[in-house]
Amino acid sequence: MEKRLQEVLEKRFHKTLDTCTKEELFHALMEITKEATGNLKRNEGSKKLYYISAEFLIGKLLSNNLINLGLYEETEKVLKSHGYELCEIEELEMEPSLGNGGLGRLAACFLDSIATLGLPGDGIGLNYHFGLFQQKFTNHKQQELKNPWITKESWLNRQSFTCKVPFKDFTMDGVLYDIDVPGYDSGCNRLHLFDVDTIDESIVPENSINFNKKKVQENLTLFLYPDDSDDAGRKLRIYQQYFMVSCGAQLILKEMEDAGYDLHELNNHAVIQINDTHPSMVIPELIRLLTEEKGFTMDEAVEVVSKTCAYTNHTILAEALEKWPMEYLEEVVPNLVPIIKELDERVRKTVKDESTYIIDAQDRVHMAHMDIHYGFSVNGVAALHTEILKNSELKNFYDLYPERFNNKTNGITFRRWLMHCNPILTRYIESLIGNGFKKDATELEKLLAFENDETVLNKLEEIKMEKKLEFKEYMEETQGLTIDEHSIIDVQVKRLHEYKRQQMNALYAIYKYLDIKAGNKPSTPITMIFGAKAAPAYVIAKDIIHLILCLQELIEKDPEVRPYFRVLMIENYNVSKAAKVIPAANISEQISLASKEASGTGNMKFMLNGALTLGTEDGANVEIRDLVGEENIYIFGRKPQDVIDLYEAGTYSSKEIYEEDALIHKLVDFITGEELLAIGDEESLTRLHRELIGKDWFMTLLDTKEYITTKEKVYADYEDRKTWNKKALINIAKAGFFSSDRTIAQYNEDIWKLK
Ligand code: GLG
Repeated sequence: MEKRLQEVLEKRFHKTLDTCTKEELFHALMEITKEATGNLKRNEGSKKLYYISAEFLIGKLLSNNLINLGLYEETEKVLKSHGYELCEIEELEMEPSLGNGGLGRLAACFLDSIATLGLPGDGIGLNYHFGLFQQKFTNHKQQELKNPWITKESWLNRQSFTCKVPFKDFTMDGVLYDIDVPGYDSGCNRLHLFDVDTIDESIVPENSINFNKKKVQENLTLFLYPDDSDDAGRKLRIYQQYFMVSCGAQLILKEMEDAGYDLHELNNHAVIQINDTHPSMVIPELIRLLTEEKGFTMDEAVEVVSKTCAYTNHTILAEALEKWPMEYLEEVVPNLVPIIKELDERVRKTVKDESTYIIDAQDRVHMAHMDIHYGFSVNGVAALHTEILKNSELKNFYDLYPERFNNKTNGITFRRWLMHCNPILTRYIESLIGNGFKKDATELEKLLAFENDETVLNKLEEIKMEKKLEFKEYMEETQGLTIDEHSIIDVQVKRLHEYKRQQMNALYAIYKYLDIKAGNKPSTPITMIFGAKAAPAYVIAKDIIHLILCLQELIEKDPEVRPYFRVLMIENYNVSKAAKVIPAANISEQISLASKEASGTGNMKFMLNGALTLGTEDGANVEIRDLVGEENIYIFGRKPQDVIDLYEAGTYSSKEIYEEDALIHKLVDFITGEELLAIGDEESLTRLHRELIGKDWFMTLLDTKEYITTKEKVYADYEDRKTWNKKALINIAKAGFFSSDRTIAQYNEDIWKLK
């Protein structure tokens, strides 16, 4: 590594390891890493997976690629001997902004595991120039800025593949950029990101995310999830989706033909995993290409495509189950309309249950329905979620096709969420149980042998302290906030959404603030940390951020409370920031309304890094509990079935709770009390106050009291350091199940069947 680095630095910059700048070093490292990845053998086989997804939240790549290539430690040593830290060099890398939340990060973990298991499988997505958005806090509010992450030199490699995508009034030329995905001690796959050369970044002003939504040729791949609160925005999403799947489908067919396969046997050589409904149009698009260009009859095309496509459902929230008005499709992708109608007709001929039809009475196309009728597999992402799909959300489909339904509990790659983000913990685990866990995560269970070993438990606490100190330094540098490393670090980081109930955590913060004001000081100080982006058009979510930032301000300025209790919000929460805060956490907040969080994957990352979960009986929390046992997790709140029944009955009234419960009344009213109004925006706080009392669609007030009691117990338990550390050890030891290597092995075993 040293020799190669010197060569590259000399050749490119006429510098040496001792004279170069950090930027030059970063570029040299990127070049060497790309070269090493390029030299890996491609994972191959007679059948290949295509994982199509609107999001791939891959995070920074330098360190992770070095880890997977087995070059990390050597590089670290070489840099150290010349006075550099690899972690400072990695700060210079821009984080790709190609995703939003769990769905996108899952796709990234999957790419890592697919490559690691040596399976031939590529990702297909879009190359959004400004990504999601960059979040800034101004006047205690979220402000959205464009996030240009693509630098002149990057991990993207332009390919020669091009294709034409036919829209109604014009055709767009797809171009392809690839990012290599090296497996850990294995071969390499690719992430294919499609783009257009006519994109004009200058149509978006500085410090903004606004642009003319109608200029599709100039804006198509500017942003992930363009604002869909108006017609033009919704149509733009369809343009994006169709562009992604058409380019993808053309690439797949070309690869199949290049390999000499008969397209009538497509399903023997390709499997397409549809990640949520954004890529669902790949089904009619493949059928279109096969019938229009490859001489297939409709029957032949429908049959082979149905045997090739599989669908993953990631949510039961109605807003995310896309239903596109036929009118929009006619305007954007008229080529697909007759095919979608034909697919719907075929369902109508054989199926009685109208609720499963693709086109509904209001002439809307249900993308998930198309996936289920014309795919061979439907999976949920955690045991509970899959049961809810089978028994309620998709029951009518389950009755039709029970054999298609299966569960694949999500996972995370331990390369990024342990080895990279917590090298000291990794080394310590290795010193105790050897390094087998790096390839077989279930070997972490060997740690259980140390559950009563005080030396080990103390060492775990020391490691946590070191990670707190690193996080403290980072927050000081980036946001000027000084965290008390001796405090309990209690973290809720995830997308901002009412169902995730950050607002309930904020109500707790109000409770604690008032309690301390009343003279009840906690024995150990508490730092509550939030990190979340709210969708730009999601008003209430932004109001919740406003509330949290106002609470932060109130407490920061209050010398009576601040030494004991603080509320801090991480700005622009992203993958890199997750890697900093998660290892420092003592408590992992997973407090969604039971039944609403399909899985969660943050919960797994926290557990793996020794934080204890405070959560509801929801998503993968249930499986975490089953693995670690009741005594090593804090579960509270209404049960999933009760919640489902409550919705069904329609009897939930937050107003009643607010009126009958004095404590809740007081906490909710604090939102519009004089303390916060002196800091924040009356309109925003009043709106949130009104929403909580008048709607509270995700039943915050239902669980607030139990949440407060449970959280108090968690903090009290923290005082018994030995027992706490033992619980942390058990959590780490049991986290092996949540390796995405396990998840991918199961996808392959049950769905993909790659060799
Ligand atoms: C979803 C869900 C999460 C899930 C993730 C990955 O909300 O619960 O963990 O996908 O399956 N839309 C999402 O982020």
